[in-house]
Amino acid sequence: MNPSFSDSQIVQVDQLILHHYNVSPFSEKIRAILSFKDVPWTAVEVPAVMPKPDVVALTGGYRRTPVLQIGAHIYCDTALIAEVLERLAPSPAIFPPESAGTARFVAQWADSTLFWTVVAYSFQPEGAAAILSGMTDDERKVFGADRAAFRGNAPRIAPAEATAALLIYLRRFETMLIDDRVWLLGSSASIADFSVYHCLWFVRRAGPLATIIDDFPYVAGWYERMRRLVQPPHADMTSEAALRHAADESPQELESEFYTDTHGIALGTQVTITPTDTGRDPVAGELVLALRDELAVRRFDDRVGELIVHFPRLGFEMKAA
Ligand SMILES: N[C@@H](CCC(=O)N[C@@H](CS)C(=O)NCC(=O)O)C(=O)O
Repeated sequence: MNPSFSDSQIVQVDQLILHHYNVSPFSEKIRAILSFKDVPWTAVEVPAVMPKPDVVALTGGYRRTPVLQIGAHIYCDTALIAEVLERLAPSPAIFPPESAGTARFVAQWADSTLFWTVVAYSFQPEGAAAILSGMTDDERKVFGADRAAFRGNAPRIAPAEATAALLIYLRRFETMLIDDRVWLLGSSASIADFSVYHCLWFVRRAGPLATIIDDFPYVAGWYERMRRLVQPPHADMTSEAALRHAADESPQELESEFYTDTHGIALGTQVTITPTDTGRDPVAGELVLALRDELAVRRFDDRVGELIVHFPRLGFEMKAA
């Protein structure tokens, strides 16, 4: 078990609050994992564009979607959220011992390279028209400006290159799923399935461009099985109620025994933690956890009080404030 959760810190799974929105692919990744693990969760619907005052009250600045709230602990980034869900509900596993290393590598690739490929592919005009079809012209402008500010260091891929790359990747998945293999990495589900699934879920929303998947029958079959897994939340909550819930809870004490220092920054130091790719808003706080693969800061919000905000190491940079 990851040392950041000692026995006394294991929370009840019915206390999981996911701050998400319906059309968010990374949220779909976590909804699928929660459904696969049959873990009850409560949904808070958040805005898809800034401003997001209630999200930022919890995170201290991190604006990306989704975030997981457990009491006064806030978990940013789906790579970390997936690990947290595995600690809380280990069975069925998404990091099975026989493929956990490969699965983490494939998931990291899918959440970055594959994701930016499908965004470039799906946002060609006919796909964008379908994806943005529920928006007014003004909402589209706001969305466009928001995502231009959000994109940070995300790669720019021309549509022709994105289409070529997606065809190559789909062919690779097809060979991995040949003969209706149930999961991408063999006989067990893994995080690789969920990270690839949410990217193809985005392609499926791209109107006429969605049919690119249909030329790959094993991928299409696997995708349908993944899609049918996903269940709605067990309850809904307003963001105000989620903030009150965080205010009513005190953060758990954290384990300092497994402290891993690669920065020359001691626990107790004021730091900022910032995504290195998109949505590059720093979160400031006191460093209270530095594990091999996870960092956390303690911060105080006027409305909520004390919070601990957790991040994965990969994809984030920490600096002394
Ligand atoms: N690496 C992040 C990426 C999250 C991400 O980019 N989410 C998109 C939505 S699917 C986002 O935050 N878009 C802007 C927003 O919602 O404010 C993760 O795994 O959680």
